[in-house]
Amino acid sequence: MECGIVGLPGSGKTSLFQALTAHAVAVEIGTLNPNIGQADIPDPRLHEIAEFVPTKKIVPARLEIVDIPGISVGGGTSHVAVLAHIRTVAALCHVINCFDAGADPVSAYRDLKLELILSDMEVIENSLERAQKSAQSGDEEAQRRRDALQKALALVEEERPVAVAEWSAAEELAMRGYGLLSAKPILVVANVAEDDLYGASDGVQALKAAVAEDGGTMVVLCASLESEISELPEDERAEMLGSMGLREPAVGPLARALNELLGLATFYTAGEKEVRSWIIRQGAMAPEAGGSVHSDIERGFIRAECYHVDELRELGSEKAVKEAGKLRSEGKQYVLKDGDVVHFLFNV
Ligand SMILES: Nc1nc2c(ncn2[C@@H]2O[C@H](COP(=O)(O)OP(=O)(O)OP(=O)(O)O)[C@@H](O)[C@H]2O)c(=O)[nH]1
Ligand SMILES: [Mg+2]
Repeated sequence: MECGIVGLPGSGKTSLFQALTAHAVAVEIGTLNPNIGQADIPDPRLHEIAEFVPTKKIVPARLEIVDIPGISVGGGTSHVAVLAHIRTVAALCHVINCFDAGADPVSAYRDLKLELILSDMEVIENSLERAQKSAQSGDEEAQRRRDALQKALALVEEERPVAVAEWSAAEELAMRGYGLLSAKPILVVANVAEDDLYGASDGVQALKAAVAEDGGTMVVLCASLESEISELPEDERAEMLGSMGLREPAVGPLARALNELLGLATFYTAGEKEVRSWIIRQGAMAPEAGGSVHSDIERGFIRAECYHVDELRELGSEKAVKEAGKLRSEGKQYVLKDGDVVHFLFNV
């Protein structure tokens, strides 16, 4: 899963990036290059499974993160190159400065939202002409593109995000190549001050209301604090979090909010070698899920032996799960459930 970080200049994007990637990447500051890194997605169930299935290592699923330079208001074409770095990501995190006393989070939220819409307008206008020309010569695919672009143009001209309309699968396919930013799911990140960790201030509350009005989702975190915590040795992190009154690093709630926003689910593979989590789309069937582990599994899929992590917790071992008749043998049509532990049987 890939996520792009956007926000006005100085809103804390790079701080969040460093927190999420635990400073594993040397960031570039003051260039137009994106910072690209990966964050382990923390998952308490992963550790639970490892308690019952002895293993050499625990491997969490990862979130790919792209941090781009700030987008200033009214930047016009200079934005296009910067934003191009995130046209292919699945979702956006919109970071908003709520830590400065003088900041106006609601305006910042609306201003950047509008910048994304305007940048889409430019892409749409540039592409529409070409699609119209090809459509006239009878190219059906181009006709679909033209119709979808016209529908999107009508929205952005009213300063509404592309995502607010209903889009059929065919329309989505026709639009995919354009990577329109306002069509992507957006998670709003209220970047709060260290003395407002729960976002009780008026500014954050007003932002929360504005986001809710749009039907959006918001998480509250302090990027600079999270960044400091992520630099600590692992055994000191919990203590630091506890002393701040935090239960877990912000990457947990952030990743869960993204999963929900994107309609994703988690399944697990568990064995001597490793216990590992995998992210798939909700509704994915067993072969597709297997394909995320290895393409051979999808190609040569035979069966998936599954049980649920809740059953493992209840019964205490894979052997007990089996003896209780809870080990299911599922075929190609099986839709994986969030929390399934799966052994794939395949033959290529
Ligand atoms: N007090 C406080 N300062 C923060 C917080 N997050 C970021 N900052 C400060 O804000 C400044 C900008 O942070 P960055 O993370 O570089 O912001 P950015 O959005 O990446 O900035 P650009 O890439 O230049 O647009 C730095 O001096 C940070 O220390 C925060 O949560 N609290
Ligand atoms: Mg930055």
